[in-house]
Amino acid sequence: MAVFSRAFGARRRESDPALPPGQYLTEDFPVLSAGPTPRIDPGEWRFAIRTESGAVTSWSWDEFMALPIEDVHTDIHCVTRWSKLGTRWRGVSLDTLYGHVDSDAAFAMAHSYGGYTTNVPLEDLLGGKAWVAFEFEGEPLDPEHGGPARLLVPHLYFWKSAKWVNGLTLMDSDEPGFWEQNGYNMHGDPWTEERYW
Ligand SMILES: Nc1nc2c(c(=O)[nH]1)N[C@H]1C(S)=C(S)[C@@H](COP(=O)(O)O)O[C@H]1N2
Ligand SMILES: [Mo]
Repeated sequence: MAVFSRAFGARRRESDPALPPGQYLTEDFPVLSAGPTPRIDPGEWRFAIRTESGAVTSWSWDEFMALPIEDVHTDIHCVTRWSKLGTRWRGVSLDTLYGHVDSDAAFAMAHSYGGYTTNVPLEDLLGGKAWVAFEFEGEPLDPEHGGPARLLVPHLYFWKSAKWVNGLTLMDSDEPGFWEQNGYNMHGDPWTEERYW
């Protein structure tokens, strides 16, 4: 009986409509970092948006926490083929941050403490699609997972969700970030398997 219900569970999960093609479900939260984990004290943390004209708007941790905070319940998908369903985050919407800047740029480069970069079109950051997240499952975000704060762009492969994010540079034309220069796709939609070049 137990064996039968496990097999049934496995079949149901493989065909879960929330699972993009070529992905499998995981219950753990794997850590994937290209370098060492930077330790950033919230007292030193800043987040800055630089527009295409060079204007900079930035927030300290306390200023950031005074912005409207949203609860996000979402699935996440890594290009290495694991997906995690129904994760819970808290963060500030990119729409909120964007409301403080004056820009017509179509693309953004996200920058992180430690030097990681990743490019994302503005249309994938705005409209309730992306956040700067600082809580995961009700706890402050672990340093390994990008704490104190990371970008969260859950409808794209998870390499676009820059850990230890400290800013965005808005750009008129698209430029490749770290993994994009090393063979990953400029966009990264898991539903159409935009994995590599
Ligand atoms: N700063 C930074 N952000 C990063 C990475 C990284 O190496 N450095 N790796 C990316 C990749 S490839 C993935 S799959 C996810 C992994 O996030 P996790 O370690 O929280 O699972 O972070 C992304 N963001
Ligand atoms: Mo990844």
